[in-house]
Amino acid sequence: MPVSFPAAGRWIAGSGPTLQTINPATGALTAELGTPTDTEVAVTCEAARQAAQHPAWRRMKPHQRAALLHRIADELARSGETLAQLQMVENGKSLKECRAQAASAAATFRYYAAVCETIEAATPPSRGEYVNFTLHQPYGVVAAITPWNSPLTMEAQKVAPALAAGNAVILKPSEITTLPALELARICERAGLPAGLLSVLPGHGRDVGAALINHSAIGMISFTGGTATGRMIAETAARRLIPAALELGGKSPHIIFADADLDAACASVLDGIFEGMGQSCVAGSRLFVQRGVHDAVIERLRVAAQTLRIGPPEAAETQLGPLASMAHRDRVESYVALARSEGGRIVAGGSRPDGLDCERGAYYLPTIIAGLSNAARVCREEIFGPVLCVIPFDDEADLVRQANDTVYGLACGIWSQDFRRAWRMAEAIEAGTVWINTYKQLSIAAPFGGFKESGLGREKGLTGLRLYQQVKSIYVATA
Ligand code: TXE
Repeated sequence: MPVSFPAAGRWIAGSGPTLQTINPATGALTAELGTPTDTEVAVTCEAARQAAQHPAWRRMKPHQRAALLHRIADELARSGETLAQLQMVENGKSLKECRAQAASAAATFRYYAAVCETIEAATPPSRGEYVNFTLHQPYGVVAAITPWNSPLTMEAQKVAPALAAGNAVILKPSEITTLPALELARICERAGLPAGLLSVLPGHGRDVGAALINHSAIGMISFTGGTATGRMIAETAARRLIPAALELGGKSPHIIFADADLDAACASVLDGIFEGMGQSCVAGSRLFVQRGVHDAVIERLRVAAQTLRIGPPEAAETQLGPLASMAHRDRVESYVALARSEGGRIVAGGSRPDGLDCERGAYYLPTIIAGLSNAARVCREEIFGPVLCVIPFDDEADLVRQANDTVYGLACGIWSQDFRRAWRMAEAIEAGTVWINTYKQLSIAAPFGGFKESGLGREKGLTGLRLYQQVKSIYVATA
């Protein structure tokens, strides 16, 4: 029997084709999952529309909604180990990282519980004989579509604020990682979320995802994934005239000026690209190093990269597990071959590791490439793997020109002891998040999203709640 999923308030096996998920560390089958047909997708959307309109949900007081979100957070915290294991056996991230992500999912629900209870609306100054109020109301049903690299955190980042904002949610997880979403739904059920407010529809994007976002009940789409898919989703949203929040890819510059603390900078560069095997939208994949320290930085990185421990994700000493799938490793390998053909010099990695079963496990060595310009394809396209390209720069003007010469604009890291310079660069570089003398520091309280082709809209923070609401102005006559 394939694993069932919650649709329209009950768990069903689905009449669509069965979906398999694979453990990328071993090649073994992880789960066989039922998927919905188009009709079952439609039934789920209609049920979500009704659940969203139910007076008990629409009129629920903010402090009651907050209490519910706190109960979900409590259940998430209790189930942290289960959630971590479920993500690990589907995307191969180290158990340590999966545990941290499960903890962060619980914290996200707590944050939105607090936001829900404390956020206020405006009463704009009156320009006549009336009082003006601003109401923020839910869209109704939100379609949340998530990728495979960090389902635990991303699904919480969409579901928690969308529920806090008063919507029903239909979550379409990646076909590579479905189990964490199903567990989240079980947790929400145990915590007392009324039936039909969170459905999870497993399956491929091209069929289940497309049927979902084309249904008339969907009032808003929240998507995280690749830029090409994001563009297609934006086209559907434009045709339907509904809003779409898009968190897309990146090719983020990590920058080292000659005056930087090189020990700290190099450690941060390695974490910034290799943590999670580079399968992170904010991975610092282009390293710009000021010419005076370029060769010294490369030598430090070469030595340090060789000490990274790659191995089975469940092992306590493992820092880097496999890539999320064999197909993705093929893609990463083809990019490294391309870098070689473009004249790149492989400083570290560039192959599969010895001593691990690479026939069954999607392992790949952390790879550093030098000798290419920012114009090379591997410096322009998102590889989404453990591949760092090192590029020299001369001065601030040269740096800003090169760093901004990309279609992406998600994140950026700047290392310099000169704070004024770091600030100038932070203002000049086109990115939704900039880190100064740190990298990948993320807070649920700070808005997150991309400039340019890295996305539209901002998740997290107070903005992340407003993303799931529409504004209504009410005028009350006083004369
Ligand atoms: O992502 P997709 P893929 C980048 C990264 C990666 C590339 C492709 O470069 O190598 O994208 O990854 C659903 N209608 N990122 O193919 O296609 C799909 O089922 C509705 C960056 O895995 O974007 C899944 O649930 N839904 C990134 C989700 O979209 C559709 C994270 C993401 O899949 C659909 C992941 C459709 N027509 C990949 N087609 C980041 N920003 O963190 C697909 N989907």
